[in-house]
Amino acid sequence: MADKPVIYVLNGPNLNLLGMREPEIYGSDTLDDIAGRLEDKAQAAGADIEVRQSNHEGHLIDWIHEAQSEDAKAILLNAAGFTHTSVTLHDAIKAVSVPVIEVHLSNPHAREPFRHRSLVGQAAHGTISGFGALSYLLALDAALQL
Ligand code: CA2
Repeated sequence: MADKPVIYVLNGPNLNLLGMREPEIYGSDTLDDIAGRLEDKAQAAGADIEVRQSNHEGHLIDWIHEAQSEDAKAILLNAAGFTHTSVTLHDAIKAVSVPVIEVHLSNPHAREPFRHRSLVGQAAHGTISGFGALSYLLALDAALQL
């Protein structure tokens, strides 16, 4: 039997603190809570997910390359603060053929001007933002339909 399709879910800096600080902006779910819900949804759809978090840009880049070499079907990427600054993440997304869906809990366009520019979004297949933890589940839906 063929292997199940795999979808990577990559999370950037400070998202390990989710649910512990600033719940008014990011909600009260932890990253583990979100991962559990994604796992259930992926399993029901016959897919596998690989959820990772790092505070280091290079790890995120290595995992984007790994997703390509592992023949992942999509990457959900919440690059957190790197979203707005990282040329190297932009380049990594451009360098792989795996579709990347940019995900945000908050709506960066409704926040400070420095969050309005997304270098990740300029390379991504699409973006889902502003729905809290639901953004990840909506992005998984999109990934499953790609
Ligand atoms: O809304 C999002 O998902 C963001 O990617 C979150 C980033 C922010 O820099 C982006 O503009 C939008 C910040 C993640 C910080 O995570 C925290 C979690 C709990 C407490 C404090 C920060």
